[in-house]
Amino acid sequence: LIATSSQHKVVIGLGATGKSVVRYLLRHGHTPLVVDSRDNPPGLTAFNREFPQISVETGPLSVNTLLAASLIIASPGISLSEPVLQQAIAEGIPVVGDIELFAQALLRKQSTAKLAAITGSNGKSTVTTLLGKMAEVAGVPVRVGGNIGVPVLDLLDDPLPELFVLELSSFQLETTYSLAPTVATVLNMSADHMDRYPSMVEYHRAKQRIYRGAEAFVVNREDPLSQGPLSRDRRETSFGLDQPDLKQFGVRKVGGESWLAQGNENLLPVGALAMVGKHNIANALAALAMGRVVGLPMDAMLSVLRTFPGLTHRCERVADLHGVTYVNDSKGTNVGATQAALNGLATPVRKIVLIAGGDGKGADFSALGKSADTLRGMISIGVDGDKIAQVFADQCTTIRADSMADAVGKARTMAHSGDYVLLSPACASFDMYRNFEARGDDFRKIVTALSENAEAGQ
Ligand code: UMA
Ligand code: ADP
Repeated sequence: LIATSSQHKVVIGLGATGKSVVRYLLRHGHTPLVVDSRDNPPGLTAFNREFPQISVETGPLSVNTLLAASLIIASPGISLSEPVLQQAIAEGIPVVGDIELFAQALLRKQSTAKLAAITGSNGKSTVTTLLGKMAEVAGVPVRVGGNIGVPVLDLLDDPLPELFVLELSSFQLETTYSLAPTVATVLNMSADHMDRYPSMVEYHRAKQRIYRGAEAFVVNREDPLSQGPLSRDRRETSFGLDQPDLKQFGVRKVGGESWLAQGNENLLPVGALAMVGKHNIANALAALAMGRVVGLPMDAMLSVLRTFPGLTHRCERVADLHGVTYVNDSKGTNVGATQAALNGLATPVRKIVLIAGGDGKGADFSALGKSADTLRGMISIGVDGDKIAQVFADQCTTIRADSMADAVGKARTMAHSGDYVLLSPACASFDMYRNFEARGDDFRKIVTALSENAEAGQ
């Protein structure tokens, strides 16, 4: 595709993806035009400094610019349903993403590297990181990237590794055609990005694209929407929290103890997992299943599960203060993630004070009501916090806070000894913060200061 025509190639977006695409095209002798639909895109000055030879058009996308392109490379943040993009597609102009350029580069290089591709509504970054670490411990040359934050075109330096592990979002999959993963998974499906998709059907269709051209699937037995398309010669491994059949991955109960297992082979006691929460048992099993398909040795994989405590901002334990455990789950940016955090942490004797709210991305929060019995109470923040509070209003105390510090203060007052205070917003952060990391860092800073003050006062 990149070799096709002398007409200009247009890159949409000058974020992480756009910059990596520009670098890649320049390396291949093409000088693209870059457009960004925001009037003052963040990072414009830095972009101009890094790429003085590139013209940038900002503000509403120009039909003329797009219709004159030989190829449009769209960043995942821009919706293909934008009318100007629809017009370009109707005119037969190819619109692809960076993952497609990466897939075509692998084909051109006649790459023999294995490729594990991971999508799902939640757990992507955790499983991607686990698998990358498992390969490292096994001594297999590996590169990890995609939606996790390292654009894939930055992974192509020669010599290629033996294994690529890619986290892929539904947005990235929409513009991908030629990727041929050695193994692909849709970890789970719950509603997210409902501001971008007309319904779950379109969101699900985008996620399912990961299975196109895949040699083997890893599917979640307990989630029908994770299943791949039926085909006679498919190679499939499944994972789930129930007892596994034959070569599948699951949890076996032996005596009083639960084990991660493959078929009837016990692998690791659940209690030996360094990560917390039931959802992380599923993530561990998914990583084992994928690792097995790409040939990683079991010993190396299990040693990672014994030691990796999980990623920051994902059910991260911050402090224990007066018997209350403070947990930062700022990456809980949709209803499914927050449900997993609530159900994964709470026990009959440990209740949760939930801090939630932010930019809800058009979500329907009512399903959170099913986890109401895990709650001591709820503190709402951000523009859509009150919508979440309405779900719980009849079941527990809900209080409005006007900042993170206020929320932590109110949560502290509400929590009983033995409880958790959990930041798991079920929302994006953009109404209050630059990103979910900044939100989680703020929570951690406030909680850490509280616990230092408490220690100083003792
Ligand atoms: N832009 C437009 N018009 C738009 C939207 C964006 O011109 O309508 C411009 C912005 O002004 C900005 C640029 O595009 O200049 C940003 O592009 P982008 O939003 O596609 O973001 P990138 O910086 O390229 O980062 C993207 C992913 N972001 C999104 O999908 C929104 C990153 O995932 C990913 O790590 C990175 O590529 C590398 O592959 C982030 C994310 O939030 C973590 N992903 C979503 C999620 O996980 O829920 C899908
Ligand atoms: P993603 O990359 O898909 O956003 P992460 O691994 O970063 O996933 O986890 C994001 C949040 O999703 C976590 O903070 C946790 O609350 C929740 N989560 C993680 N794994 C799962 C899972 N397997 N099922 C449901 N929720 C999960």
